[in-house]
Amino acid sequence: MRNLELEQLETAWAGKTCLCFDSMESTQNYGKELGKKEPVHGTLILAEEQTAGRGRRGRSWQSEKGANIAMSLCLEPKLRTEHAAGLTLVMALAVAEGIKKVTGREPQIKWPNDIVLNGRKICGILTEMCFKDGGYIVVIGVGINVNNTGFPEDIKGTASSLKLETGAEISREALIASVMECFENYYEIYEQTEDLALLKEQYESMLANKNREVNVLDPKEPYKGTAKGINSAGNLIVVCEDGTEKEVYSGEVSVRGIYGYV
Ligand code: BTX
Repeated sequence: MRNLELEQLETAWAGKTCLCFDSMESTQNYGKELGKKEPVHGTLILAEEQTAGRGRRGRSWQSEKGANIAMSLCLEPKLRTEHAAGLTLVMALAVAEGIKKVTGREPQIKWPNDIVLNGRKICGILTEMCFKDGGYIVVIGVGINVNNTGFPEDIKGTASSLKLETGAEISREALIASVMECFENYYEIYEQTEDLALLKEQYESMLANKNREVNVLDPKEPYKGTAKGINSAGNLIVVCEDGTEKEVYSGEVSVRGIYGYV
């Protein structure tokens, strides 16, 4: 393990402590274990390779060694615990904005936690929480496909990388620094209201699903509708085919476009 000082990082706390590993199971596991033992607010864990990278609901996250970003940001929020889930959307906004600053391209957010460029998934975000003495920690995992040019068969239809989409090799350090700066700024805005009230407009301006038909894969009963935007809690507002409006909670369901991944 080495301490990495991100030269271009201009934050007060986010990513100021940055621990970089050659190979580990998952930066999420490491972040959670570390957070139980010591103060970790703002600590960033990076790995060149993960042997058991995780997505949501037991899915796996695949990433080529040395080409991409696999990182977990540890937080000790002062927020009420029920408001911590919204941090996934805060990170999505930070990643999208960070990518925009570094590449000049306009990525979009596929609600709640995917970043897409030209309709292809270039980033996934996983937020996990655990309790420690007197409080709790949140670990936000971010996987960004940066400079890889190939994907395994099962995801090559939906996934892409920044290099494939822009034609240019992207500095991972510059991108990490940019995402950390955006996150710190948005996090402090989120803390003011403990919801997305002040960030909703910006999030919706990058929302790939907005005004699009979506399939809501509700395990009880899937349904179709048109995504209108988010509310301040970060839930997706969907107008169903019969005109009724539903709030979709991110923890429970997935949303797919009618004609493709988005
Ligand atoms: P997710 O459940 O939304 O996405 C996982 C799904 O995405 C997989 O089932 C697969 O279909 C597809 N997939 C897997 N790898 C890739 C990839 N590289 N690019 C595009 N699509 C892919 C998203 O979960 C949350 C991912 C978080 C990953 C970070 S990496 C650092 C941290 N450590 C860790 O173990 N997880 C997080």
